[in-house]
Parts: sequence; C-alpha cells; structure tokens
Amino acid sequence: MTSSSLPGLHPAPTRHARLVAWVEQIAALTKPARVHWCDGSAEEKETLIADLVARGTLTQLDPVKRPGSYHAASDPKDVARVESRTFICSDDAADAGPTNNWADPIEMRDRLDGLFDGCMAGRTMYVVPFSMGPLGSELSALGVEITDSGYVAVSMGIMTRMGAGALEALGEDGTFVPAVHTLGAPLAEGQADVPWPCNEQKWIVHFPETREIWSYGSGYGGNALLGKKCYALRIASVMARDEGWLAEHMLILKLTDPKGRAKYIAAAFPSACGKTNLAMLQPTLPGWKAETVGDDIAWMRFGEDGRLYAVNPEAGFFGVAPGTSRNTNQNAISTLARDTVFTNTALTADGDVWWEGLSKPVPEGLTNWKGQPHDPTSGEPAAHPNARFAAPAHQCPTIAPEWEDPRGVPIDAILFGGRRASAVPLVTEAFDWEHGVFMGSTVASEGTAAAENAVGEIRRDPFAMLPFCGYNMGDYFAHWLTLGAKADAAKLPRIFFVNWFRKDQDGSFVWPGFGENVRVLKWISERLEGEAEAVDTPVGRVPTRQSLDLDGLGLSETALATLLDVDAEVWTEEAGMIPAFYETFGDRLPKALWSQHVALTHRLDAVL
Ligand code: GTP
Ligand code: SPV
Ligand code: MN
Repeated sequence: MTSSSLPGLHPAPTRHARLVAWVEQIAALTKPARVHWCDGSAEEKETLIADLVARGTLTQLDPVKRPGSYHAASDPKDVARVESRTFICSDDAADAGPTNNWADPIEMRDRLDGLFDGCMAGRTMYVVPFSMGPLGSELSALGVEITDSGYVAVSMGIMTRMGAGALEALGEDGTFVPAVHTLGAPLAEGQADVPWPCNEQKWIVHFPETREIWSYGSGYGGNALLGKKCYALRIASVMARDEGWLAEHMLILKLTDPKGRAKYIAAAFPSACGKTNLAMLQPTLPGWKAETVGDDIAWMRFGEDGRLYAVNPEAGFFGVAPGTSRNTNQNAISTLARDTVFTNTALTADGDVWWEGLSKPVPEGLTNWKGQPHDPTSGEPAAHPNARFAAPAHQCPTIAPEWEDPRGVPIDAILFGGRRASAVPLVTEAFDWEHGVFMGSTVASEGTAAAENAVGEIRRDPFAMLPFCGYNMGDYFAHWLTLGAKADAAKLPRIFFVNWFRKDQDGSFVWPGFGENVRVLKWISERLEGEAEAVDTPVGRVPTRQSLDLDGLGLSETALATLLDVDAEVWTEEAGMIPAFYETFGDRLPKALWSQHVALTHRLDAVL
C-alpha cells in the first residue's frame, strides 16, 4: 500500500502543509495499516479504549468503584525509563556533555531509518497533536507525536492538552516538535497481537539541534509519552538555553499561611523522591493551606516585572503508585477515584487496583502485576515498585485555581533535594543565587525504581536533571548562573535544599515527612517574610531549634541533632567528592562553581 492510498491519511484535518508532509513521510517509512488523526474527543477516547480492551492491553476496573478507569500490565522488561538507551545526538559530542549518551547524528539517522522501516505494519498510526502548557499561553509550546500505540494516545490525552485544540493552535504554519514513537512490533498479515507489544531493543533518541524525538521499542512512561521527559525536559531544556528560560524537573506548589499570604514554591527532587507527594501536601499545621500547580515539570520565564513565572506544561499526573495511601497522600487517592489508567499495579479480586502501602492488611486474592496470583510469602511485591497512575490534574481536590493561568505563577522559592540517609540536613538555605546553583549542581541521591539504575546506590543528580538535560550540563549550570546574574537579585526566588530521608542507626526515617513537611515549608515561608531565624553553617543557613515549628512531633534531641546539625567532618568528606564530579565537565564547568567549592572548603576548615 502506498502512503497516499492509506486510509485516514487524507484528508488531513489541518492545512498545515509541513505537518501533513511530515505525517506522509513517516507513514511511508513506517508503513502502518491505517492512519488516525487524534481530535481528543470523548468519543475518540472511548473507541481507543474499546480497541485496547479487545487487545487485552487494558482491563476495565469495576465501574462503580472506579468509573472510567483501566489497568494495564506491561511486558516485564518494559517497566521504567531506560537511561542507558537514551541518546542526545547533537552534532558535536561535547554539546551532549559527559552526563548523556551521545551518538553521531548521521549514523543515528541511518540506524533509525532501518529500525523504523515498516515498524508499524499491521498497526494504526495515531497522529497526536498536543500542547505543553495551557493552550495559547506564551509559556506553552506545541508538539505532534506519531505513535502506533493506542495506550500512548490515550495516555497523551490525559497527560497533555491533546487533539483538535492543539491542532488549531498550530494553524497553517506553527512550530511544533515532531516526535515519532513506535513499539517496534510490526504485525504480519494474520499475526495475533500481544497485550503489551514492545521490542527487546530500545532507542530513545533526541536531536537537540533540529528539535526532534524518535523513540523505538518501549511502550512505557517517559520512554513513550514523548511530551513528558523527551520534549518538556530534554528538548525544552535546549530551547530554554537558546531562548533564555528554564525547563525543569520541578513540582509547583502554592502555600498560603494563616494570614492569607501566598507563596509559590518550585521543587526539584530526583525521580521517585517526593515531588508528587509535596505537590499534593496536606498540611498538618492549622491555618496553612497547600494547593497544587504541577507535580513533575516546570517551565519558567522572567516576566516584565522581573519575577520568575512558572507554568506546569502537563495536564495530568503520571505518579508512583506504591506508597500512596490515605495517610501519606489523600489528595492523590482522591485524584485517582475515576478516569485513571493504572500500569503495573496489582488487581484485587473485586476488580480494583492495589499496591504496597495502599492498605493493611494485604487483601486476599490479589493478582500481581505479572498477572499471577500474588503470594504474600514470596517476598515479591504485588505491584511493581515503579507502578504508576495517569490521572487528569483537574481531578486533584487541591488543584490551584491558577494552575492553567497562561501567565504562570511567580516563584518565591526554589527547593532542591534528594534521598539522603546521611549528611544532608532537613533544610538548608543558600547564601545567595550562586551558592544555590552550587547546591543544585551537587545534588546526590539514592537510586530509585523509576529508572533501570541500581536502587539505593548514591549518584549525582544535579538539579534532579541528570537523565533529562538535553545538552552539556556544564553549560546548563552556566545558564542558571547567567539568568541569575541578569536578574534583579531582590526579585529572584530564594534557594533551599531539603532532605526528608535522613535515617537513624536502625535505618528508620528520622523525619515523619509527608504532611509534616509543611513545618519546613513554614520555616521557608517565614524566611521569605524575614520572620524566621537561621544559623549560618559552612553548608548554608539552617533553622535554629526555636525557629522550626516542631510542636507535637515529639522528636528527641538526638533526632533533632541528626536533622539540623552540620557535621563538619562528614561534610569535608562530602565536599571532597565534588572535584571528581566537576572535573568530568572540564572547561565547560563554570569557574564560579569551582570558587563556590573552594569557599565551602574554607568555611569547613574554619570550624574544624
Ligand atoms: P517521579 O514521578 O518519579 O518524578 O517521582 P516523585 O518525585 O513525584 O516522587 P513521589 O512523590 O511519587 O514519591 C516517591 C516515593 O517517595 C513514594 O514511595 C513516597 O511514598 C515516598 N515519599 C514521598 N514523600 C516522602 C516523605 O516526605 N518522606 C518519606 N519517608 N517518603 C516520602
Ligand atoms: C520520572 O521518572 O521522573 C517520571 C516517570 O516522572 S517517567 O515519565 O517514566 O519519566
Ligand atoms: Mn518525574
């Protein structure tokens, strides 16, 4: 079949000639059985879902308990982002930097041509137009994902503003990021499909200069929903570098104090380190109110008034299920009450979903994420540790009224953080922007199940962007420094470092976390108002015992010492590990950060 006779290819529902030509070109390469342009309507979603149910990809959950919701079980080898298979194909390898996998763009294009040739045979090619950010906002940007996965099309419908509105915003000549995704599982004539088609080989490829994405072989999350990590972080970080803004792996939270004073806080924590939970925080302190603007990604730009404004480019939450419960995150539980797609959770005997941490005791008769009866004595979890939900953001009970404001929200504070059992205090305030950038650049965190790396092992994850920066991270640090230097210092967000994950000698968390994190946010908010005290330590400003509201927590003095005291010996060791990391960037590492490191060493020496 030639592309021009392909059902669905003509007439295209747009007069955007470049878009139509690109769709024709990809159809000619990938040779699908049919082409469907997504309009994002409710009827379309129903049809897509009916097809996925017929194929066994989705199972409908009990429509009374969880209306409009579905369960998917992935191939056991397709459960998380694949960082080792993720490539930044800049013309010059040095522009991808030491933290990314680089491949020669010409060789990669050759390889992709081979891989994508006929890769959609027997399948439908979905053309998925989407907007990252509110439709029509100056802070938003458009994309079109071509995919042969109905699951991806449905998920993009939850996670982005997908369909006719985005196509209309493109007009006849609008700019869009082209993103091609295939499961890499063509079907021969008469060949039966499997519930979760994918390929042993996976390639997640970005061309930063031409702003293109090509993804092969995976149907999962950040590998396949290309608006998310591939576009909104890797490609957008390059756009942001060139255009003077920031694309960050950050939640956005609105916090209002008992006097009615609102603050907007953006926070970058590595994958599976607490962004969704903090974004949906339920304050335990009376009179404090937290509202959600975004839970994973922030696009930020300086406004005419000199302040930094952020939008959440997404329209949904793709969150970690395990550990989510009424006690830890009631707002997430409420958000998931309907119209949600669950992937790799367990199934209950009565047609609902379950995961570790949701409830006690473990219900009888569970089917685990691999589709087998769950054996609680096996030591294996019923849900995959990276099991996720995809739910519309507007269903969140604490969604802020301004979450879709096209102007974004003005950021007052930026938090960095990681999962650190030792050394790093509960909260530290940076001395200034440059020191804050130094803090962000040296974030280290324990690995989690969100990617294929070893769980628990500490790795550097600067700005929580290690897997997501589309260019040389040395240049990325410089970009942060430049934006700060150009801005009015008084209007810059203040920078803080937090760590909810300190452990005691028994290996238990010292800080209660979750809703109690509002106590740290309260201190931050009072710092911004000039009301809370801090002590200067070599690593930054930490709360005095009196300035942190610890009423009713019953923390021992030992616990407080663990959380708030800076151990100069431990930190000398920490600081000693920075040069080896910085050296990997060679002369792309800004000199100011080396100076920050030297200054830290001097401050530590002075107290030792
Ligand atoms: P991604 O979606 O991968 O980017 O993850 P995330 O940063 O949004 O992490 P999320 O909020 O989903 O939390 C991941 C895990 O950390 C869950 O198992 C949570 O229960 C746990 N967690 C979150 N906040 C806290 C906290 O304050 N204390 C402790 N001890 N655990 C937490
Ligand atoms: C993360 O790993 O940071 C996620 C999940 O938010 S994914 O979309 O798979 O990247
Ligand atoms: Mn994330």
